[in-house]
Amino acid sequence: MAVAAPVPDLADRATDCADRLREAGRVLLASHIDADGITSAAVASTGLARAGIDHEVVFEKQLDADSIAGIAARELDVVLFTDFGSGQLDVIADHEDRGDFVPVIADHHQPADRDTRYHLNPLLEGIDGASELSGAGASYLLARALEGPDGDNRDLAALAVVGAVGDMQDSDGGLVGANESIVADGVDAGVLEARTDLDLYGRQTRPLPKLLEYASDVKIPGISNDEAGAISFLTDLDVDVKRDGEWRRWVDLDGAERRTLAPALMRRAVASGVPSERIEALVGTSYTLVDEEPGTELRDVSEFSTLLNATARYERGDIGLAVCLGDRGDALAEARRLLRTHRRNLSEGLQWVKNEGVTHEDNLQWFDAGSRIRETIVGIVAGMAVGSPAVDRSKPVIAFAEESVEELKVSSRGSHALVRKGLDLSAAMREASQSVGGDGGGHDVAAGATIPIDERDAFLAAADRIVGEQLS
Ligand SMILES: [Mn+2]
Repeated sequence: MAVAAPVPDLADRATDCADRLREAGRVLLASHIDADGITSAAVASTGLARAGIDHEVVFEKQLDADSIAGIAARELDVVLFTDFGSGQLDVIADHEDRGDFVPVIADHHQPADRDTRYHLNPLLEGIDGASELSGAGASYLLARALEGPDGDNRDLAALAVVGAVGDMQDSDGGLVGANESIVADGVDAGVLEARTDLDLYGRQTRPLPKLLEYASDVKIPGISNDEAGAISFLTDLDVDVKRDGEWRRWVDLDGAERRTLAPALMRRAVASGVPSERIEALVGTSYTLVDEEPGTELRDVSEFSTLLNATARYERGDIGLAVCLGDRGDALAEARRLLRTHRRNLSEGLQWVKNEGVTHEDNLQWFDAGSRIRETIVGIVAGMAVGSPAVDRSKPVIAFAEESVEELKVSSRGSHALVRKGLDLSAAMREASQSVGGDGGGHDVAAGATIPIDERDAFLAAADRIVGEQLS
């Protein structure tokens, strides 16, 4: 594997941050609540603990003026922000100027138009924060700078890779750039294995038919979303796909069996007319945490990050953190329960949309789930609806859910085919929400907004007009 060059300037920033943290009496570590933020907190907290630095950890869904004021009210002299903080530097620097706390930031998001002394962010050194280094990666560099004479922190590379994959930085088939140096550290430290493999979600835990049926990145007609088709494909292969009457998992197959199944799947995809660039996406780099039990979601980096995201969506970052820090008892059991609940909520949410149907406007379709679907998952449900027969594929879907008594959460999802025709949901969500006193943004194919609860219909009229202009 080619190892990316180390990044000396970023290492200097990490050293400055580490030196300031060592001088602190007690540190408040504030982190974003998602897979990258939770692994950021775990990596930074372990680095601090090993350096003997007293600290406590809090999670925030979003860092805004209110949550930063709450952090300042804790009256700790140093606040370490991980996986957020750069984008909120305007507010944070005001607190710093007033002497509320000294900020230390390890982040990878676009900085606001202010700076601060202890600021570790790849974007400040010309490194892409979207694809080359995550919040957990920045926290890893900080943990390396916190190393003492008694041992190194390279073992934390495993969690840094979980964070990067949680932020989908491996979406082109593997990690690149600064992330690749972290992978190399993890391999050297004996905690991580990187190898080219079939790139389907669930290699550790899903029975083979489910692995193929649920694969959503590459759709293979007659196998994807087709249980009977997936089973008949598997049983036609010269591989023992069952053992003692139970379906085996990808992780249960030996090398020769994998080398039979993977090419057969690709031949089938070719024969079904799947475009060649999609077929290439069936193979990618898999990252395995070698100290974790085989056949568990913790063994596979992408399954681990999904488990952490499930804890985050139900505001249990503390549970995800405990799992990252090694709890394989109660915290792991609770994380698994949250993941099962999450999957059930998604399928019930999708079923609700199918039963209730959507309302059509000229250029979009929408549903308002009220409080029946949590605002933290309504966007995923909208995305699942786009791929289901419940909706019209020629228009984007807009979903509403109650965020609070005053605010409505808006999530929108389109398709790549619509984006090619001019759809830009990021612009549509931003303009339509701002026209009714809210705000929003995101990506062309998936975006969101928050609007005042009484402005739904005015928002819809504006969004319908904007999407109509984009698609005309
Ligand atoms: Mn992140």
